[in-house]
Amino acid sequence: MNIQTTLQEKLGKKIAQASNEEIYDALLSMVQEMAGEKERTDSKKKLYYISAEFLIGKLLSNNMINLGIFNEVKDVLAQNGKNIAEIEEVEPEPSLGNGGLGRLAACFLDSIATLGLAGDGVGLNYHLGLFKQEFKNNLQRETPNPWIESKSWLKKTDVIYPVSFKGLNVNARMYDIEVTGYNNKTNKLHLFDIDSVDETIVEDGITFDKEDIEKNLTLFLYPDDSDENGRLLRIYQQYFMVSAGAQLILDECIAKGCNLHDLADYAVIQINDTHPTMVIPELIRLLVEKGLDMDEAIEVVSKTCAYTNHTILAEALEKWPVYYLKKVVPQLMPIIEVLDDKVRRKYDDESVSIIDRNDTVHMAHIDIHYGFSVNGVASLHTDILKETELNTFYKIYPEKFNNKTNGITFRRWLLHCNPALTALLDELIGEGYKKDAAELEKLLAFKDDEKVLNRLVAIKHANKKALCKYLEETQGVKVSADTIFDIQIKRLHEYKRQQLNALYIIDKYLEIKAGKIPAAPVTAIFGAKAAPAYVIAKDIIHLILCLQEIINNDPEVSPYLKVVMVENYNVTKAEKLIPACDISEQISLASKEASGTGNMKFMLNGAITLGTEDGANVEIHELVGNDNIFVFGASSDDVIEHYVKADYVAKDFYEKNPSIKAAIDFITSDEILKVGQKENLERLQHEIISKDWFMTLLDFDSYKEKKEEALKAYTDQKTWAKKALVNIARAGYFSSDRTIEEYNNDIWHL
Ligand code: DL6
Repeated sequence: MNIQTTLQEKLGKKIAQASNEEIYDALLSMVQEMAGEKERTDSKKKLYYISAEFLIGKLLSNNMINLGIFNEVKDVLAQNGKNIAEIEEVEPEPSLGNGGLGRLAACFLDSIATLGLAGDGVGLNYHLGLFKQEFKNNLQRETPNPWIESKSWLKKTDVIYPVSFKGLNVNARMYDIEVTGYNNKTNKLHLFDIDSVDETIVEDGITFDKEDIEKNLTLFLYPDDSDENGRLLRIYQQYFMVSAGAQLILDECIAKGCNLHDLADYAVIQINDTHPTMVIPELIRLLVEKGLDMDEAIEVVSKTCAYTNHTILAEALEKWPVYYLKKVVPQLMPIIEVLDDKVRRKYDDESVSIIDRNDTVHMAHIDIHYGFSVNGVASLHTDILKETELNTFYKIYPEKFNNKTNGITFRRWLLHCNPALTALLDELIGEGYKKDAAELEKLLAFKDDEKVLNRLVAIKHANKKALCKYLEETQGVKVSADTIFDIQIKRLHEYKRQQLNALYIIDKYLEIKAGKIPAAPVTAIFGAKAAPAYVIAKDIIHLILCLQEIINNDPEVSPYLKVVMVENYNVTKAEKLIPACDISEQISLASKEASGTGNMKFMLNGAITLGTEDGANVEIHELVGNDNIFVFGASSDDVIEHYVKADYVAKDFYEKNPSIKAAIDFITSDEILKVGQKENLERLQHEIISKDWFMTLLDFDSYKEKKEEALKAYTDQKTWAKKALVNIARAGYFSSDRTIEEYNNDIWHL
């Protein structure tokens, strides 16, 4: 196919005379056609990856890379005076996810297709996404994040399934997004939607009538669940997704010759966290409706479903009151009662029951009892599940538990986001690493090659300059590429401890004010959305924004320290931030971060991790060795012991450590109150002193010490570049192609 001719035909004019918007539309249509013509994966058994989130990011360039036409399109555009980067800007980012779990699902779809495995995603088509984050008066404000345009990657299908709630029957319509594998076949992401959804019911930020299900069902991902109607809406959404998904799965399997007794030979369902758990009772219900007896239906479904756990935070393991389920999906309750009864008859242990004494249904317990596999997402996380959090279940079903350390797709997180580094790798080690990521190790041969190290430094510097330009253009913030870029980008949560980083910044600010000038200037960059109802998380954002205003405008301090909070952090922004990072902040309280995947993206792009021994940081540490990572903080064993003994008292640290006291006192100082809200800052300060559930103060000293060590190490650019090289070379293990191969070998058997 001649790209130039095809594009011109679609445009009806010369490329040079077309607008970026017209070119984007033409490329979208061309790529969609090409993807549609590609061979579909095909095998008797198919994977269905069901997930409330698919944080897929923009698709144009990624699809062009996977179809092998990116460079050609880029060249054709350049020959006509057009810049591919400007055309990428036209594409809206689909707002279908929140954080790690959703981005992981997107990386997995890419790798499943790349490996030529038959596996489709099943989710929901949220019209207004999670929310768009805006900053006003140093506070987060939420507004809708619409992303569906008249021309988009979504293909409306005629596939419609009825879904029944108590007193309400609706139809689920399927929309498809083509998932292109890298130089391979294609799969699909199926997103269900309701035709009657009405975006106009949203007013004043993201407020809407939570009871008008026909109009609100697919408006937002994770609607505010701080009241009962919000929680009920989440159940409506979850059931809508799994009921339509289950009907699709059965239809496809029957079409391939499945007699339902042998469903597990045709389908495997990966349940991504507990949001899709109701697929288990729903499938059982449908199979019974189709003639299987209950016991057999339960057995068939148990052989078909596998569960991935993404968190040990108790509050994130969903539990629904029986009364809620009866209000929304009463048809599932008799089945859930049977499932609970079977468990109770077998195990004399209340803690593993499905319906507890308070009439609450534990969704994860359904997954564990009635799925054939339970996996954690990093080695430490799986160990903690086995030994602590899910220990009683592990004792019952040791054979079900397995680890699948997360991974990331290198197509997006290297080839697309860091073309200069990709070109250098191609030149030095050939292109084999693009299909077999383990080949990145070949780079180690250049560890002492000064020219290569200099080129790495130059690439990083150019990426930093590009980020500076972007930040100035989009947020009006001026920062210098000649400072250390220290970056923490992830959901805002107390366990991830953005507040620890903020306290360090205050400490540094006070030191500079007192005349202690740092060895190298630092730019501390954050990006994070806080859940709309998570008050303390929003207070932490407020603190960071206040620090940004005070520090960046202080002529005494700003030459040495600057703070940037990137607004509306999303995949597109991550693609610009990650290649520009020097220090990757992975500072969660040990034992709390299941894995992290940002840590892997940074490593692949040559940033050095400053982190606790948590999640996949532990595996990064093992891969790069002590010299190429900065590790600090209490170990997960220590932390777990503190929780067991309940002996951590934040106030003691506040009272006994003058640096900690000064930093915390600063949160409500006159200086900060000039730009901040007293109520928010006092609440945050009180929370840290009196509670600090995630032990920020416990790790403050060791964090400060390690960070200083890292900043000092940066000043020796050659040694630093060597560290970066080792990180890149050892990152191959974190390719999601490796992760998916393991899922397939151990769980799916496609
Ligand atoms: O497994 C993907 C990702 C992990 O890397 C993160 O460590 C983990 O926090 C995240 N979990 C979630 C959902 N739950 N919570 N909280 O996004 O999953």
